Amino acid sequence: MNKSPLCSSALRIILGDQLSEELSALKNIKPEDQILMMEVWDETNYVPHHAKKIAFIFSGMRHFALKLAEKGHQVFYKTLLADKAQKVDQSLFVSNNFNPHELTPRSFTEAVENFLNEKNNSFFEKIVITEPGEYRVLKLIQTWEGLFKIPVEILEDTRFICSIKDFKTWAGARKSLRMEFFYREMRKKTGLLMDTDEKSPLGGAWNFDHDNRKTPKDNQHFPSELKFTPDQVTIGVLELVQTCFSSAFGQLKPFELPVTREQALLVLKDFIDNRLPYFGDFQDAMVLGENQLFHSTLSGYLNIGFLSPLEICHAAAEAYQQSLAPLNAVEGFIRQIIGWREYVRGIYWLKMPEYKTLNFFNAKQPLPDFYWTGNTSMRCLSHVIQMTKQDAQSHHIQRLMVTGNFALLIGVSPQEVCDWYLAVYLDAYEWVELPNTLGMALFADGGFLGSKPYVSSGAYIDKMSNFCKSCIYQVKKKIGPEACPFNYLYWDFFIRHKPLLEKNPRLGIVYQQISRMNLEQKQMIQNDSANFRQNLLETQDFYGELKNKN
Ligand code: FAD
Ligand code: DLZ
Repeated sequence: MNKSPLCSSALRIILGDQLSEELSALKNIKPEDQILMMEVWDETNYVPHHAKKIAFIFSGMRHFALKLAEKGHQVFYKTLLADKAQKVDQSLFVSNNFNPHELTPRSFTEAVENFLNEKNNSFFEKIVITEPGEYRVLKLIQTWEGLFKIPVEILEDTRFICSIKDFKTWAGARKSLRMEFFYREMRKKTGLLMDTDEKSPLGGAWNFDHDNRKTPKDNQHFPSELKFTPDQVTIGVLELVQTCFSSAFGQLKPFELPVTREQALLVLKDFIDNRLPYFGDFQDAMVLGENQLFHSTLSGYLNIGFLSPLEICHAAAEAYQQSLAPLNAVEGFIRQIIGWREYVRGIYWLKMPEYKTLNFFNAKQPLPDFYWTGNTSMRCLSHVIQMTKQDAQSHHIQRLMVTGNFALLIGVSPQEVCDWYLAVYLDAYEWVELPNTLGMALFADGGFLGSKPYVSSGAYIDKMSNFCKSCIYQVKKKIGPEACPFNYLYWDFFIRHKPLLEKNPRLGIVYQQISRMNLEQKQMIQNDSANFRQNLLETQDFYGELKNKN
C-alpha cells in the first residue's frame, strides 16, 4: 500500500499473549512511535474463559503496559469498560469505572479504528504487529489494511525457535511428520544437550523416556507452589473480573499467580531447584489433591510471553551440567518445549483452517455437563475437573488420559471438547490447544499428529494414580454397574471403530484380543457402553442411576 505520511511514527500493537520486551513488534521502536494494548469483550467470550485466565491476562497486560511506559515509551491502553484507549501512567489502573460507555469497542478492529479516528488521519505511517497465535485473529488483522487505508506490517513471532515458514519447509520434505524427528532437528539447531561433535546427543540417546513413568509412593513429598500476593493493579483486575464475569467458569480467588516476567522467573528458579530432578521419574503420575507434582506449571507464563522457551531450556541444561538434575529429567523436560511445543505450533499453522473442522470418528455426543461442574462419581474425572476449576491448570497426563481419554471413548464432538480446553486452561491459545486436543487427545485428524488413539481402560489410570482406590467404581471389574466405565468403554471404542482402525499396525494386538472375545462378551461391552452414554445424556451420572434401578 502506497501512502505518503505526514508523520513517520508507527502504531505498534501488542496482543494479550505477546507480553515480551523482545517481541518483534517492539524491535527498532522510535520515541515518536505509539504502542496500543486493548482489553476487548470479543476476546473474553469467543469461548467462556476461566475467570482466573481472564484476570491473569488482564493483570499481565496492565503490568506490561506500565513497564513499557516506565521505560519511556508512549503506551496507550484500552481497559475493558473504557470506550477509548488512554495514555498509560501509574494512575490509569488504580480504580475501575463500572459505568461503561454504550459504544465500548467490542473487538480488536473496533478498538484500533477508534484509536486511529482519535488521531489525525495521517498520523501514523504504518501499523506494526507480531503475528498472532490464532488463525481467527490473523484473519481479522489481515482486513485492517483495507479498512484503515494504512500499511500493516505483520512480523514473524521470533519468540519461537522454529518459524512457521521453516516448519512448512521441514514438513514439505517428508512423508511422515513424527515429532521425534522434528525434535532432533531442534536439538541440533539449538545445540541443547548435544555432544561436542554437535551431531550426536549427550548421553548417547535422543530420548530417555524408558527411564521415566514411575509411580510415587504413598508418602511421596511434593514441593509446595510459589504464591504471589496480588498488588493494587491485580486487585483492580480481580474487582473487574468479579463484576463483569460473575458467572464465569472456575474460581477467581485465591489469585496467587505471577503476573510479571520477574515473578515468572522466580517460578522458573523454583522449578529448576525443587522439581526438575524428579520431573522425568514422575512425569505421568497423578495424585489426589495434587495438581502440579514435579511439573513446572510454566506453560501459562511461557505462552503469554513472560518467559522465552530458550531461556527455560538453558536453565534446565545448566542444571544438568552442574549435576543438579539427571539427564532423563532434563532431556524429557527440554523435549516438551523445543519438541512438542514447537511441533504443535508448526502443525497448527500448516493445517489451519481445515484442521479445526476435522472429525475422523464423526463423534457427535455433547460434552457432559460435569466437565463444567466436576460433579461426577468417577473419581479421576471429578479430581481433574475440580483441580481445573480451582487452578486453571492441569498437567499433561490428566488432560490426555483422563478428560481427553473419556471424551474420546464416549464420542464427544471434537469441536465441543476443543472449546472446553480452550476455555478452561490458563495456558490455552488455539495454536497450542487445538493440535493437542483435536490431534493428540481425540485423534480427530485421523492420525496426522499421533500414530494411534491415546485411549486406555481403567487399568492405566489405576497404575499411574491413586484415584481408583477411593472411587465408587471398581477398576478390576470389566462389566456391570460397578465396573469402572473406562473398562467397557475402552473395548467398545475399538469395536465401534473397527472399520477405521483395524488396519492400524499399532493396534494389531488390540484387534487380536477382540477377535478372541465371544459374541456374548462383546454384546455385554456394547450394551453397558450404550447404556452408559444414554444415561450420561439423561442423568449425567451412570452409577447413581443404576443403583436406583437395582
Ligand atoms: P510441564 O510438564 O512442566 O512441561 C514443560 C513445558 O513443556 C510446558 O510448560 C509446555 O510449555 C511444554 N509442553 C509440554 N507438553 C506440551 C505439549 N503437548 N504441547 C505444547 N507444549 C507442551 N499446553 C499449552 O501450553 N496450552 C494448551 O492449551 C494445551 N492444551 C492441551 C490440551 C490437551 C488435550 C493436552 C493433552 C495437552 C495440552 N497442552 C497444552 C500440553 C500440556 O498438557 C501442557 O503444556 C502442560 O500440561 C502444562 O503444564 P506444565 O507447564 O507444568 O508442563
Ligand atoms: C484470551 C484473551 C482474553 C481473555 N482477552 C484478551 C484481551 O482483552 N486483549 C488481548 O489483546 N488479548 C486477549 N486474549 C488473548 C487473545 O484472545 C488471543 O488468544 C491472542 O491474542 C492470540 O491471538
